[in-house]
Amino acid sequence: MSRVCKMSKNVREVFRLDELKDDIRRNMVALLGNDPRSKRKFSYYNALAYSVRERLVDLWMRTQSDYYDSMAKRVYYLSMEFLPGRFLMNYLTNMGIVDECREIVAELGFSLEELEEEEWDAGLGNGGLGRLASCYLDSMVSQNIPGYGYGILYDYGIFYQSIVNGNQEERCDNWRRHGCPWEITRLDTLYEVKFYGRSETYYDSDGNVRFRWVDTENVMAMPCDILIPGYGCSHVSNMRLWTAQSSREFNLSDFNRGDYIGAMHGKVMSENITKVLYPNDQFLQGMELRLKQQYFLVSATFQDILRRYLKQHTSLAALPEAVAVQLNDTHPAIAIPELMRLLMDVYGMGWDVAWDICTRTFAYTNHTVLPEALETWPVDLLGRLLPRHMQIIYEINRRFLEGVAATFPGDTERLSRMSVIQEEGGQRVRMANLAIVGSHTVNGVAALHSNILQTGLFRDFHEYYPRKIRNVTNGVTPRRWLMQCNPALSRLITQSIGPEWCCNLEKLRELVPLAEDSAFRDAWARAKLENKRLLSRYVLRKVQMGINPNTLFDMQFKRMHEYKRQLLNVMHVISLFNRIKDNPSADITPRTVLFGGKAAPGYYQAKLIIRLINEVARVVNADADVAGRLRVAFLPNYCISQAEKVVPAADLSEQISTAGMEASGTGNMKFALNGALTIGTLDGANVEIMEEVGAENIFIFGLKAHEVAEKRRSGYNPREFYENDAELRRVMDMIGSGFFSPDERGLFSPVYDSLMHHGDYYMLMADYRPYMEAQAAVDALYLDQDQWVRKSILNAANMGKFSSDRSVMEYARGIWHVEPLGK
Ligand code: 475
Repeated sequence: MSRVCKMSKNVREVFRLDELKDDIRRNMVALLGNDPRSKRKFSYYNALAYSVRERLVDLWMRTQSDYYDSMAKRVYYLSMEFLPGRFLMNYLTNMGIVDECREIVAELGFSLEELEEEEWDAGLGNGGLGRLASCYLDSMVSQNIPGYGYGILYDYGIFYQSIVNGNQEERCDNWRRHGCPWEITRLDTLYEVKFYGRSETYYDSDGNVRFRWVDTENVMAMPCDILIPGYGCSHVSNMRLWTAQSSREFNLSDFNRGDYIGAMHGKVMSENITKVLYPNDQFLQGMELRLKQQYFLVSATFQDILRRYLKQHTSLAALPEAVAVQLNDTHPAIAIPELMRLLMDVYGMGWDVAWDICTRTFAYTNHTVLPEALETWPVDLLGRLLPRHMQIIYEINRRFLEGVAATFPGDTERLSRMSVIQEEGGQRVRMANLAIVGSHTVNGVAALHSNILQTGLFRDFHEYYPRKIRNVTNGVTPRRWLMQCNPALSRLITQSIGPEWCCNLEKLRELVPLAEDSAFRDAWARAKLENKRLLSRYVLRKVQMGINPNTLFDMQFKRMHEYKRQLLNVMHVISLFNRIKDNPSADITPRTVLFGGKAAPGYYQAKLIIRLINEVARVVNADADVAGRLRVAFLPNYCISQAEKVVPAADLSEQISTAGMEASGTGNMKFALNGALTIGTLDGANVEIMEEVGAENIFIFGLKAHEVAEKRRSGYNPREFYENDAELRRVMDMIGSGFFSPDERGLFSPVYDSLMHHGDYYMLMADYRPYMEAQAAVDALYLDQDQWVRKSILNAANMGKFSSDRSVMEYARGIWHVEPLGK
C-alpha cells in the first residue's frame, strides 16, 4: 500500500502525464492515420488507449525481468475463458490516473465516459468461471504473485444478445472488427500443435521401448499478449491468448498437385480452431472442435512454459518447484497427459518420474456439480484426435485402479465409479476423474460446494485421497467491482476510512460504527440514489423505458438457467401484480424488477423464460392500476460493462438458486459489496455471506441443500403445493393458460408443465411460499429507509472476506506454494 500511495503522488512523473495529450495527438496521426482535428470519438478512444498502454510496457518488462532474476516460482492459470470486459478504465484505475486523464480528455473536447463507451467488451467467456479468472489475474499481479493467464483469443466472443418480440436473438460478437488497441501480437513466436496421426513404437539407443506421435496434421499457435496492470502499478503482468494459424507446409502435396483451392480449404479449416467461443454455460456439447480448442490451448501453453523454464534450468526434474499450473475446471485437463507425453516422449523420462512431476505441478478447480456440465469425451473421438494421449490416459487409469483395488479389495463397484474410463453407454473419458488423479489438490469454490464435492460428487475420491479435496471460497476484485464501477460510493468510503480498503478489503469493517451515524447514512443513500439515476438513464436509452429511481431496485443478473430460478422471481412478480389488481388501493412498496442474462442458444427452456419475463413485463408495465408501483424490464446483452452499471444501482440482489446447485456465485458478492441486500437461499457463497454480514442483514429462505437431497430421495410432489396454496395456483394457471400470451395460448405450457408434470426438478413450488414471505419482509424493511440503509452499510462493511486478494493468497499459500515477491 505504501508503494501505491507514493506512486499516486508522483504519478505525473512516472506516467509522464504532461506528455499524454501530445501522445494522444501523435498516436492519432502516426498509428491511426487520422487527422487530430477530427472529432471522432472512436479514434480518440484508440489514440488514448495506445497512449495509456505504452506507459505500461516499461513497467511490464521490468516486472518480467524481476521475476526472471529472482527465479521466482510462476503460477500459470489455464482457462478456456476469460471475461476481462473493457480495459480502458481498468488500466486508468489501477494506474491511479482516472482524474488526471479525465482533465486531459476534457481539454481535447471529450468526456472520459463517452470515450469509455467506445470500447467493446472482451467477452471471451460465458459467465462466472471466466470472470473469476480475470479477477484472479488482477489479484495476482496486484499482490506481486508471478502469475500468468493462458487462454484463447477467440475471434468471436460470447454472442451479442438482442431481444426481438420478447425473444432472445443471437448475433455474432465480432469484437475486434475495428481492432483492439490492448493486444500485443507476437508475430515472431509460433508453436506447432499436432492433431490426429498415430502413436508409433520404436527402440531408443539403449534398447528401451519409446513412443512417438507421427503422421499428424499440424496447426500453428501464435500468442497475443494483453497487459494486466496491478493496482498502483508496482507490477504489470499479462495474459497470453493463442490464435490458430495454418502451418506453412499445410497440404503441400495438394499445392504441388495443383489443387490450390483444396489446399487453401485445409488452411482455412485449421484457422477455425480459435474462431468462436462455445456459448454453453455449464453444458457439455461434446463437439470435436471444442476438444481441438482445448488441446490447442494446452499444447501451445506447455511449449511456452517449458521454453521459459528451460532458459533457467537444465533439468525438468525441478519443474514443480518452479511452476504451478491451475486448471480452471476440466476444460484444460488434457494438460495432464500432455505433460506426461512431453516428459516421456520428448524429454526421455520414465513413467514414475514423469508422473511424480505431473501430479506435483497440477491443481484443479471444480466449478459445478451439474451432471450435464461434467465433461466426458468418447474414447474413439479422443483416440482419433489425440492417439498418444489416449494411450497415456489408459495407462494412468490402469495404474490408478491398481492402487484403488489394493486399498479396497473386491470393491468392483467402486472401481467402475472411480475409473477414468466410463464403460456404460460406449467408452468415454471422464475428465474430472482424470483431473483429480493427475492433480495434487482439487478445490471447490465455496465451503458448501467443497463439502458437496467431498461427500457427494467426488466422495469415492475423498475416501481414497482424504486430503486432496479442499475449499477456496471465490472472491471478486474490489478494484473493478467497487472502486472503478462505483465512484460515488468509493469516494464516500475513502473520505470516511481512508484509501487502504481497495487493497485490504477487511478495512471496510471500519464502516460498521458509521452505520449508526445518520449523516453518514444520508450520504450513503445519496450515493445509491445517484447510481440508480445513472442506471435509469441507461435503461431509458437501452429499452426506451422510464424507471423511477425512488422505487426499490430488485435485480437478477446472471446466465439464464433453470437452476438459478429466474422463473421463481417471475412468479413473485406475477403474484404482486395480482395483489395490486385485486386491491388497487393497497399500500405496497414500489418496485422495479430488472433482469438480465444470456441463455445458451440451444437451451429451449431458458429462452422461453426470457420470453415469459418479457411478456409479463408487457402486461405489467401497460396496466394503469399497477403504474408507479411495479415495473419489470429485461435488459438485453448482459455483459461485464453492463454489470458495472447495474451492480452499483441495486437495492436487492436475487440469489435464489435451488440449494446445492450454485457452486459459489460471484455476482452475489459484487452486489453486496455495493450495498445491495441479498434475498437468497443457503446455497454456494450465500452461506458465507450470511455468516459475514449477519443473519439479520440478509433475507434467507427456502429449502437447504440437504433438504433438497432428502426430498429428491423420498419423493417430491410439486402438485401438493399447487393444491394447498391458492395464490400459487393462480400464478401457475395464468402462466399455463396463456394469460401472458393471448395470441398464442399454449406458448408457456412447457414452463407450466416442467413444474406441474415433469417433477419440478428445481423445486420452485416448494420454495414459492417461503420466497413470498422473504419478499414481504423486504417490502416492509424498505419502507423503513433508516433501517434499510443501515443494513446496506453493514452489508458492504462486512464483505472483506470476498476480495479475490484473499482467495488468491489462499491458493498461493495452500496450493501453489508461492509467496508474493519481495516479501
Ligand atoms: C458457477 N462454466 C458459479 C463460478 O467459480 C461460480 C462450464 C462448462 C462449460 C463452460 N462453462 C462452464 C461453469 O461451470 C461456471 O461458470 N461455473 C460457475 O463458476 C466461479 O461462482 O457458481 O456456476
